[in-house]
Amino acid sequence: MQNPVTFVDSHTEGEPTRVIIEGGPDLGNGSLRERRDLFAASFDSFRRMCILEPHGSDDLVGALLCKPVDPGCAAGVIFFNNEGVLGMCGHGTIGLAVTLAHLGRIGTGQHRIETPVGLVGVELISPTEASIENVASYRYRKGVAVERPDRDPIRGDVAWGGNWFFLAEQGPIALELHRVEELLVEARIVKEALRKAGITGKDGAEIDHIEFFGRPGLPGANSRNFVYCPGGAYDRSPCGTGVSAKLACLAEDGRLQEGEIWIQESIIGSHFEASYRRDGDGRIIPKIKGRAYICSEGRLIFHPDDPFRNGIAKHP
Ligand code: PYC
Repeated sequence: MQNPVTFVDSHTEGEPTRVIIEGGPDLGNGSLRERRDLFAASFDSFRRMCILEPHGSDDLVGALLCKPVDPGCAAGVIFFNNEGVLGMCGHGTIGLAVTLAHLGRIGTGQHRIETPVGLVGVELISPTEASIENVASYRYRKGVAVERPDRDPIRGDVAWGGNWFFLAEQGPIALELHRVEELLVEARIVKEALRKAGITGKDGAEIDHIEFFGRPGLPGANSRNFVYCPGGAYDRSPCGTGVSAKLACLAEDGRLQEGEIWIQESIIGSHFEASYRRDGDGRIIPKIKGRAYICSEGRLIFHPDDPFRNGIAKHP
């Protein structure tokens, strides 16, 4: 790691993103997937230093800005959080677009971003609003019943939206912000039950995001969600990859047509506007629009004598 590590913090519909601009590890010039794997295998201390307390917080999502393989792309990015690396991150890509605009690196209009799970289109609509065209998303399993200890089974779909999700149409309790600690407990129980039952995404991939749905409070919204992220935090935004997975299920069920708008409200009452186009093979290309605001920028200082410079890990 070189010093200084410079960053820009933003939030997208309430969910924070820390873009690491300079000072990250040298990951070479391979594909973003190869660089993500190298980052996870060899530079985990850098992830922890940037995300965990005392320099960050468990709720932060990191975005390591990388040179793209294709010079026609605006950037490459590797997303990570308090537990490890992520495949894609929708709110983070909107935050990245607004950050790149803040730095004067992109203007309004269409751009492409390389991620470890594929190319993502971005339209910067204004300095504080962007939409993304996510990677192809699909439902993998419908109506899976999951047995939980001391509770009735919960039923949901398994879908890919750039990360793997279990989506329960009916949340186990009311989706209210003041009940977020209970929701976290319920989501953890479902995640553990999925693991114990051997219910996975395609090719045995771990389902590491749990999504509950309920009635919206926002006028005009179609639904409200609560999204549990790997590492135990919850998404303050409606979660870009989570909404993508939801759209894939709605499309399969014939409940949302191509081009039709779906307003997904988050647990804090913010929202994304979403729609999709078909991509063959039952897959869809989701489009997610949201607002992001720059919160701060600066450099992270890791003092060599600081006993907590590598972060306080709650998830070893
Ligand atoms: O917006 O896709 C998303 C996301 C994933 C984890 C946190 N946010």
